[in-house]
Amino acid sequence: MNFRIKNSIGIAVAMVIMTATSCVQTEQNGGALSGNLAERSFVPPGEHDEFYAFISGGFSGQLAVYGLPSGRLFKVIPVFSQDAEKAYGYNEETKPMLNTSYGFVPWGDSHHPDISQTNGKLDGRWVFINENNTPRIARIDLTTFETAEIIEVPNSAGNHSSSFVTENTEYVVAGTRFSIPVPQRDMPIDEYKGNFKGALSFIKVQPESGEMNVEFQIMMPGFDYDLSHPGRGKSHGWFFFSTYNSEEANSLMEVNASQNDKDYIAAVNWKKAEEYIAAGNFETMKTNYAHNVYDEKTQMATTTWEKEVRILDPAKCPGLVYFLPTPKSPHGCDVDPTGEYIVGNGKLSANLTVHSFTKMLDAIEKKKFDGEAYGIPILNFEDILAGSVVQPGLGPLHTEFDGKGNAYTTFFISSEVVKWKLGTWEVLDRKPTYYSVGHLMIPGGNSASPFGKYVVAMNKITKDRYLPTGPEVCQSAQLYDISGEKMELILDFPTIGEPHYAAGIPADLIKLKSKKIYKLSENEHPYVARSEKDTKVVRDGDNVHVYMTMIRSHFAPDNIEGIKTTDKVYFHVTNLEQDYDVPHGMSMIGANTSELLIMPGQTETFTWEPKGEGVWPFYCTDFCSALHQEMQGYVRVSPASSDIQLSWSLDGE
Ligand code: RUQ
Ligand code: CUA
Repeated sequence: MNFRIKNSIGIAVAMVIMTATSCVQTEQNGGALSGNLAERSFVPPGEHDEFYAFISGGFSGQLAVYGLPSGRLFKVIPVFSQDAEKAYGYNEETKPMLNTSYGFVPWGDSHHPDISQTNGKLDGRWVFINENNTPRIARIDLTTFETAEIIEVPNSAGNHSSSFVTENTEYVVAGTRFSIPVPQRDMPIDEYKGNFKGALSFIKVQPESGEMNVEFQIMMPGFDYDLSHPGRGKSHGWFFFSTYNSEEANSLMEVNASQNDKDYIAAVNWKKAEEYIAAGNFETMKTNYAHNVYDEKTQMATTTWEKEVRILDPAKCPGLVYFLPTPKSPHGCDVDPTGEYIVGNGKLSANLTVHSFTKMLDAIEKKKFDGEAYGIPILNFEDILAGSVVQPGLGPLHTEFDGKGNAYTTFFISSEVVKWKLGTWEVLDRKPTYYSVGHLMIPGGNSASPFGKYVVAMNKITKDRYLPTGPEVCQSAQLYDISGEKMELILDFPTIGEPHYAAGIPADLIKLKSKKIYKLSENEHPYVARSEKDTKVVRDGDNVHVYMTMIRSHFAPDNIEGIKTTDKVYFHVTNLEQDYDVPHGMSMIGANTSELLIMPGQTETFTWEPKGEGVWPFYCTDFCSALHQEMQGYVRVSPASSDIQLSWSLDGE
């Protein structure tokens, strides 16, 4: 009997999915844009875009930097995955960035970038991004566009409801998507219910340096914590996390985690959490996780192993967490710019649910509870409801705001972006997406002051939008002009990996601060050579350290002799250039690592273990000058028994 009920729900779910697919296939291709709409995305050659867009790479593990409205790709910032192009995770300096308690992890799944804020406004200092698979959060410095720090999140699995910041970047959060045994232990999977836990981590950000530490974790019931957004304005001090699988199922989730009519949005009072921490009302748990920091002075990353984390038990901390009942497995959990409305996008729900923060506080005060779950009060749905957007579309996922009183929600199944009005809940406009949109992004959309000029839709399915490239096609983003009453599609552009969220910001808030070179005089790399006269080759047993420099268009030294087949050679290469946009590259035949791509004033290192006797060339990999092809050199490798002395030279000197 039970099986039949489940099965029929399964069929219903399957039908929804089938409808979605057939709807996608019969959808008309958007075709050519009418009139001069496309001109609105045109940025003439030599001119700059108005916005930066940081678009996550999903399974690429990286973060791509685009311009809006042109959709031009400027850079892929390596974050959680090794990148042979930039030597990230390959050179000795950045390898420690990818250390975790599971060892060196060369890949990650990056989802939700969010830009730092001051007083609820984007300040353009850092962009944070979460890693879903091996739970981590990275901080990228927006003066260098490089990953400056990665912190692992202990007691978590599937770090998905992350990495959103509070309005003064007090915290960046990380909520676990998969609940797990905490601490990890060997136990039967079907004892999940009541035994698995979901950690919500609050990672403190130092206001000046940006450095992160796991300040505390709230150990929640074993639901799936899917997305989150901070309160702001009147709701500053709270954080909201959507949940699904309040059923606590552990198998065939598409059916078994879709049973309850309502799941929850968890409202967390983090100011209250700070009080409990200050009062010592927490437990200290032993753990082990990596904290990796890149130091711009020494140009090296180091890993610190953190051993403890402070745990708050919501059942023992009254006032810390409340559950807001929210229909049908909500995904997105979005807070409007005023901080009053909390939108829950129930994936399987017909209507969009909007909670009122004011009503929530009132219901808490009057104790209008509708039971509790694991000691956490559940508020009464009707008492906190601000309103519903009635039947706006199928499969709502995410909502953003334009700062003019409108909200924009994506619908995966019906493939559209729908604009609706906060307060009256009426649908104002809808536009198709090509196809099956996931997230959307308005620059500043997660802040008190959005820049409501454009919305970018990030689509999960591309089909026929571009020239085919075999079975794998690029993912597709679409840009809509939302400055008028109706949304207007003005551009399609391809993206890297699978974008989840993105973060956009006016270019003026970043571009003037963008670093042009690293000053040689400030380079404190332990193996730096600040001029050609500082170059040398030093033997230390079987290790040979080459202190090398590069400048247009030669290496110093460029001839090295006395290396033996049994040696391990470390090339520490400093780029002496002090001009903007003059990197040099370096690679060595047979090296089992990537090239180096070294910015002016920087030192980077790679290792080379000669495989045989001979004279082996190296060269510059970045076309740097008219005599780039001449930028090359040789290493002579002799047998282990040879008595050839170590020597090095440039032009015989
Ligand atoms: S997810 S398509 Cu990783 Cu943010 Cu919603
Ligand atoms: Cu230096 Cu090419």
